[in-house]
Amino acid sequence: MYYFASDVHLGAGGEQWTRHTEQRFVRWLDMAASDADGIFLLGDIFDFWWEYRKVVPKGFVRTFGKLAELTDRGVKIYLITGNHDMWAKDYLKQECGVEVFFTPQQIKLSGKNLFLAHGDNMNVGNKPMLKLMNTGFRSPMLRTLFSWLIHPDIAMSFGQWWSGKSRKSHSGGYLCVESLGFLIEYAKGYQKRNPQTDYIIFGHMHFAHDYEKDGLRVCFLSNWDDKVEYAVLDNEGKLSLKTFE
Ligand SMILES: [Mn+2]
Repeated sequence: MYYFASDVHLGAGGEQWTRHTEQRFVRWLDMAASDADGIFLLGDIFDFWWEYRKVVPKGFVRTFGKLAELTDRGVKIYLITGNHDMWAKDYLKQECGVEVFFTPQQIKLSGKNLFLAHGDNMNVGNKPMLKLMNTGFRSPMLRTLFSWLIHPDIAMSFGQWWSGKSRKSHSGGYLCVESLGFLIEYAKGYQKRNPQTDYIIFGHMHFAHDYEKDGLRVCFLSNWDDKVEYAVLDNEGKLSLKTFE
C-alpha cells in the first residue's frame, strides 16, 4: 500500500490550531505506517520552512519525532516539496530519514505509472511574472543573503507572514472543480507526452477531487483545515481517495 497526503501547512493558524493539526497528522502517519510500503508527502507540509546551515526553526517536534521513528523502523517516507517548503535542505533527510525531492516525480508503484507533483509551478512557461518570482525564490544567492543578513527571528516572522498571505490569496476564494481546470489541462498534456501514465496526483489546490475522463485519472488531495482527504494505492494498483476521521 502507498499513501499520499499534502498541504498540512503546519504552523499556520496559531499555536493551538498547529498543535491540533500536528497531532492529527501524526495519527495519520501512524495509521499509514501500519501497512505502508511508502508514504508520499506531496508538499506544503510546513506553512513556512527555512533551514540555516546549523539552525532549524522552532516547532514541529511531534512531526519530526514521528517521521524519524517511522523511518528508523524501515518505513519509506518521501517528500516532494511544495511552494511553502521548497527551501528545505538536508535536515529532513539527515534527522528524519525522509527522502526529499524538489521536482515532480515519475514513479512506478504497484505496477502503475504515477506522476506525482505538488502542483505549483506547472505551466509557468507562459506566465513570466510567476517564472521570475520562482527564479527569485529559488535563487541560491538570494537564499544565502536572506540567511546571512537577516536575523532569524525577523526572517522567520517575515516568512510566516508571507506564507500566510500566499496561502490566503491562493485558497481564500471559493474553490470548486472549475478551479482545478488548469492542472487538469496540464495533466492532459502530460499524459499526451507520456502515454504510459496511469495516475497523476496533485496537492496544492486544497480541494480534494477525483477526476476521471477519457482515460485520464487525476487525484487532488485536500489540505488539513477541515476534512482530510488522502489517496491510497493498493497492491493491485487501485487508486482511491479516502477520508481521515
Ligand atoms: Mn498548500
